[in-house]
Order: sequence, then C-alpha cells, then structure tokens
Amino acid sequence: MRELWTWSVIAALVMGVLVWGLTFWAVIFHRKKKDSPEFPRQTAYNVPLELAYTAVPFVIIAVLFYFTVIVQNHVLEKKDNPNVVVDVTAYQWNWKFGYRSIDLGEGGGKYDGVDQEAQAAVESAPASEAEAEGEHAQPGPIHGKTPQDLSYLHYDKIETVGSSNEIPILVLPTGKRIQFELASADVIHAFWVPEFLFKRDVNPNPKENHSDNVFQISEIEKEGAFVGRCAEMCGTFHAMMNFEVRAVSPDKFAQYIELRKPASEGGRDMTTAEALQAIGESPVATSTSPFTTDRGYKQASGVEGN
Ligand SMILES: [Cu+2]
Repeated sequence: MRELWTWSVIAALVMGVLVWGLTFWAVIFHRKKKDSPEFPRQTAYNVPLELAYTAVPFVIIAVLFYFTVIVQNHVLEKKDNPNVVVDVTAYQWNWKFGYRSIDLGEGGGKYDGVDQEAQAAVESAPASEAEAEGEHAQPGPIHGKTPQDLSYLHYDKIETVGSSNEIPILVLPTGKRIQFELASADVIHAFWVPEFLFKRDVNPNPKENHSDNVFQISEIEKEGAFVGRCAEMCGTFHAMMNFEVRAVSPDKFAQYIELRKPASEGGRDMTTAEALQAIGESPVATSTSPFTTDRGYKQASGVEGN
C-alpha cells in the first residue's frame, strides 16, 4: 500500500510539473505583445491534440486502476488455516478480544478457544423480553430475529476486555498469519490500527448488513506496541475507544496463551496484565493511556489534577 501511494504521488508530481511547465510557458512566451494589436495565433479545434488529451487521461486512469486492483487483492487476500483467529467485539465504548483458535505450527499444538458454554447460553437465550415472558413474540426485522439478539457474537475462553481504567491489549505473535473477525454489540464502530494501514467498519449483525467482517494480515513484521482506535464516530466516548496491539515473538506468545488458559485446561488463569508481566512485557498499554471519562473534569494547563 505504501509503495502504491508513493508511486501514485510520484506520477501525480510528474504530471503536475508538466502542467505547471506548460502553463508558465504559455503565460511567459505567448503574452500579447505590448504594442501589437493582434492576438497570438489561435489554436482551437486542433483535433489530434484534443484526441490526445482525451486519450492520455484514460491511459493514466487505467494504469492507476490496474495497480490499485493488484494491491487491493493482495491486501484483502485470505488464506486457509490462519495461525491465529481473533474475535473482535466492539461496544460502546470499548473492545473485547478473544482467541478463537491458535495453531502456531511446528509442535505448537492446536488450540480451540471457543467458549462452548457461553456460546450455547447466548444462542439459546430468549431474543426479547416478550419471548422471555412466554408471549408469542413478533418476528424481528433481522431474519426474524430482534435487534437485541446477540447470538451472532463470539465468546472465547481467553478474552481481554477493556474498561475505563484499562486499555485492552491484544497480544499477537510476529511472523504469523492472523485472521480478525469483527462484530459490534451495538452501533457501528471501526477497527483501525494505523500501523497496519488498514481499517474496517465493525457492524452489528455483520452478515445482515452485508459487510465482510473477516480480514487477515499476512504477518506482523516487528515486535512492539501499536496503538489501535475506533475510527467510526460511535457516541459520547468514541474518542476514548483505544486499544493496543502488542506484538511479541511466537515463543512468548505461546507462553502467554499457556498462562492465560483456564486452570481446568492446565493453564494459570492469569489476567492479561499478569500474563504480560510474566513474559517480561509491560502489563499496561505503552502506546496510549486511559482517558478520564468524567465529563465534569476540567484541568488548567500546568496545574496538577487528580
Ligand atoms: Cu466506536
């Protein structure tokens, strides 16, 4: 994407220099002479010239279109069996990340992270109050379901949920293919990690809203902390809906997952912060910090607040 943009700008600059050159050439060398009563030679209705400057822009558009499609297909490419599948749930105003499946290959072992119990509970839950009270509920507008039906959301055994005091950290391995599956529990949000050069709207009921809520990244190239944001105005605290992607080595990632697994699976049942600390990483986000959500909060610059 960066290469496409760089070359597009270079092409635009070349075009710009040409147009500026021609403009100034005409302005400077074809001025009306001071004491000459005549106009310069008129060159309108030059058919070959007009054909040329109609055809050339089409060629330019075609070339830009070609490279855009090539890059877009590459960016949107999905391969079978990604190494990590992450469920992303956006809600007003924070994020929940869950590991649906992990397969790091080479003796790493496969891990199925779906929380069957929670998933079954939400799928069998009554879709509305009327249904809960045993009344004959009206079929809802979304394929017969009501908007309150959240059974399309995914629930995993290892999850990280953000709060007003804690930025949610999504820990991921470097050098592995990662699949993101996005869904919102309420309004439309957008998942954006600026460093990934990619963002995608996060819809409630993604299928019914005809949005492709699944995308992959081929790999995260370097370790580090990358800030993530909600990029769709989603209400009062939209601006505070930040998160962090923490890219660690595959070894550290495997350790992290072991520490976070429930005790019933031989794990240590640790929180995100505890497990991060245990693998020698900062337990709190380093790329962004929580905002105060107290709307009455005001602080003069240079004055220590609380
Ligand atoms: Cu949002």
